[in-house]
Amino acid sequence: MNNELEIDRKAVQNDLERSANFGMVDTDDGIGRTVLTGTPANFAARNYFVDQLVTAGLDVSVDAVGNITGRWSPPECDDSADPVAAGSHLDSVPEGGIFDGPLGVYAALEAVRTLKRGTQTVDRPIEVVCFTGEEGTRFADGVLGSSVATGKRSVEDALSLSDGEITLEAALEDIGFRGEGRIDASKWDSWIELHIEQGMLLERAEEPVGVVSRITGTTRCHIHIEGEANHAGTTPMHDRNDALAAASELILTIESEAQDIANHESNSAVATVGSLNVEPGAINVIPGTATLDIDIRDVKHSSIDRILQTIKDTCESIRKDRGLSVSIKTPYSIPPQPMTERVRNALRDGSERLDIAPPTLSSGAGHDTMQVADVTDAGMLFARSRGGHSHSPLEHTDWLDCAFATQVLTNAVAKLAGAE
Ligand code: HGY
Ligand code: MN
Ligand code: MN
Repeated sequence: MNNELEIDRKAVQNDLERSANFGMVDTDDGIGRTVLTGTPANFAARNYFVDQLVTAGLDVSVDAVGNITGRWSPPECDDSADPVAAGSHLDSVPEGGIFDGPLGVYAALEAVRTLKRGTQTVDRPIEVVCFTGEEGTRFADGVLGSSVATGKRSVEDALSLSDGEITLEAALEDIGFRGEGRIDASKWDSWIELHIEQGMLLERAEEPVGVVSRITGTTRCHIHIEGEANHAGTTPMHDRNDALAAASELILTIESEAQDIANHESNSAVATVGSLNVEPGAINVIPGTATLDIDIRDVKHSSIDRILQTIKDTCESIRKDRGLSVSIKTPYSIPPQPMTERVRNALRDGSERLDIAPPTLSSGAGHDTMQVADVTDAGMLFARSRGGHSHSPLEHTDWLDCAFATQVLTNAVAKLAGAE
């Protein structure tokens, strides 16, 4: 291995262990974390990250939607050149794991710390980036900060998003991370995100890392079914407008359609009804309303289109056959996204320096990178997930795999930055 670029694996582990303290939750499945955007836990996670950026001597900036950048532009490089950027996110799902997001953020920081320690010179600046609200649990449907950084969503629109109580703007102001301006990812030379695989391919292949070929497309839709709440005892079966019964019909149709596509056309097609809200939610009242949140994904857009059409057809028959009113909103639809050859090659080259030839795999999870890839050269490196678990306290990546992946990322960032 090129010793000039040897990372400090204990530093990465220490950062991840510290990051795990913020929003720590003790569950039956073990220690996880809940770090929703704009909460005190998010404040703590962000603050620790900014402290590490300052300690590393980077120039820190926070944009209007809370995206954080640590910039290194050493004297010998061309400060006006488009920077190489690397990073991920620090927010989590409720009771999520400690690696989803922070691994990419702190590995990117360690890549810069390693280059700063060494004697190699770089041609262009390097930026370590943490995007706001990748998971989407509290505001919007996900990849929020990167949607602003790639011009898909305006700052104003993002700041006005609400969790039903306060706006993103107020939440960011509460934690002191409502900055100025916005990151413009189209000005980056390239972008790399290291992330845990959140699947089983690398574990089954007994490989520590993998290079991502493409990221699945994702469409999220929100359906509201309006029936009529009524007495569970005195309302005859033929006289009901039961919103939950209608929702159940829709849920099973979605599942069987996705199953059929996965069985016969594309085994990466998935559809999930992740949440269902029933009102008034009493045992002796016929459900008056049911609200469903649906997540549809595949690397083939035709699968998503087919499942969406099935949803629309089923909603139409609920309206006709059951006489209920049904509304469908699809505020979030991101097409499948191929990774850029130049960045994939830098990652492969960075792996070869460690005498490995990592497998190539597609990503079933969505990431900020699927947006960044629309505006600049972008790629992802996956680190092995034990048992494929993620979005749960069972999520785990061995420290050695974290170190290995961080080293590959560092080698790739160095190559893209012209280090020699
Ligand atoms: O939902 C996802 O795929 C990502 O983990 N946010
Ligand atoms: Mn996630
Ligand atoms: Mn993630």
